[in-house]
Amino acid sequence: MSYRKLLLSDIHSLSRRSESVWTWGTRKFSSTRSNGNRHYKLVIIGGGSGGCSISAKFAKTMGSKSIAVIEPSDVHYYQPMWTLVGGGMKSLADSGRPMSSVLPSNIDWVKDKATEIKPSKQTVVIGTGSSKQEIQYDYLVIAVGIQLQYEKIKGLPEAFNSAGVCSNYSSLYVNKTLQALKDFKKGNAVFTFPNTPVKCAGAPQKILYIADQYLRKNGKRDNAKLIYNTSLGVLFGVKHYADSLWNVVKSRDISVNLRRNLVEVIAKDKAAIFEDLDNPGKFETVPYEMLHVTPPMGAYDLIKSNSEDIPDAAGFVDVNKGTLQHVRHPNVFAIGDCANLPTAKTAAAVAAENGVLFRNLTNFMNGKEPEFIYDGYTSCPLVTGYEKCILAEFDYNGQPLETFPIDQSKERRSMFLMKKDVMPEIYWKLMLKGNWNGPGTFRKLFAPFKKT
Ligand code: FAD
Ligand code: UQ1
Repeated sequence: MSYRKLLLSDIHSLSRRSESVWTWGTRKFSSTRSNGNRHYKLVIIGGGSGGCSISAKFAKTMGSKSIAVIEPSDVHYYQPMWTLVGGGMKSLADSGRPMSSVLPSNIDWVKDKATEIKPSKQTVVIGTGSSKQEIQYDYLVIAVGIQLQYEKIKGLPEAFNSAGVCSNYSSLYVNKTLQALKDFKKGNAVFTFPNTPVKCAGAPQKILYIADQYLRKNGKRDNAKLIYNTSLGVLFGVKHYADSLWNVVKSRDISVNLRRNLVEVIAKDKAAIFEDLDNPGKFETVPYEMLHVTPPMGAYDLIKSNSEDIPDAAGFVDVNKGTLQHVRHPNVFAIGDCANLPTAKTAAAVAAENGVLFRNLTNFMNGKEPEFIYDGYTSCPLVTGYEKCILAEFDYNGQPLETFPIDQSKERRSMFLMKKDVMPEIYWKLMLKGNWNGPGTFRKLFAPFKKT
């Protein structure tokens, strides 16, 4: 069997395992203190985009076995690919790799869930009840991502057991999206955006445009009404790209309703109930043939409730927006979706945060002050069909910060191919190995060719 096939069969058997079974990873702890606690110079919580890529950077510069990554999952998913999985352009297996294959080989993988952080004792607790254990750190990086909260919508997640209800946001439901498109006969195809922070704020509408193109290609578009109900008051947060997206919506005959929040799904009636956020208490029932749900999301309880002095008022890790250092605990840093950075939460943002965090924490370890500043760079490849994409890139101020010397607010095939074929290579081969800090270098190289 080829290595790739082995990996895929590995992923399939691993993903069938119960999520609630957490055991110690196969790699052993390196250092044990006399009090029985485990101690590492650097502990990283989370082995997703942020945890994996930052551990790879430090694994190159720190002594062998001085780093522990706490991560319960067997599989690491490249979530940005799920937009393409939902549209039938990639498979779910394409988007996953065994966790053991993406974490650096010279770190200890603690295959468990962090349940508490105690910065006053420089300790992370793993497990619960009698299996509770403590791991001590000199330095801590928090990279646990953002929690999906389907259960906050009445009728979910049960409605996922019925035909037509799908969501690209979870490995459990993403395959239902293509199925819903294949099964579509006649009626409303409804797409939602919740009234909470989200990861990849473009993804809820990428699948709307892909669905439009799918239904056109398959001769079903005349029987379909496409509805995008978003809790936001805008189609996209940055006007430069929102203007283009409004043109896409109008040219494709898509209905957009702003300030509409999904509150209930009644699967037996194929009905979705939305609240009008400008008229609280006013509800509208929308019948659906297909319903794509972007779930409410929020900070994990680990940060929000179970970590003394780590969260801000909203429950996200309270870090300095420039340095990524915790505002009260200088030996604690955060990266990615769990941090309270006022930028769009994306893997592209994580890439740019990586370089800043690595240099600042390295400085701090050497007794120097963190001095490198993250500018909020984030990027959202707004896929608008099977061959088209608007590549949004912007900073904390919502100012476009584009890499290429072309008008990126236009739908382009080149940007689609970059999203589909180039970005996964960059992710697996560069970013997760600690060698991708975002496209800043290319932006500088291309700057002389940019028309102002
Ligand atoms: P994650 O990658 O989610 O990793 C968090 C990790 O922490 C997970 O492995 C989890 O198991 C672990 N964890 C959670 N709780 C605990 C705990 N208590 N103890 C230990 N470990 C824990 N980004 C882009 O840049 N471009 C895109 O086109 C794009 N499209 C997207 C489309 C979709 C449908 C989705 C869902 C996301 C998309 N993103 C995109 C967003 C991107 O995937 C995330 O922003 C990115 O993965 C965030 O990285 P992270 O490390 O913060 O969190
Ligand atoms: C990016 O750096 C990145 O991180 C790996 C992504 O996540 C998947 C992206 O989607 C994008 C668009 C970028 C930005 C990269 C370039 C080359 C513009």
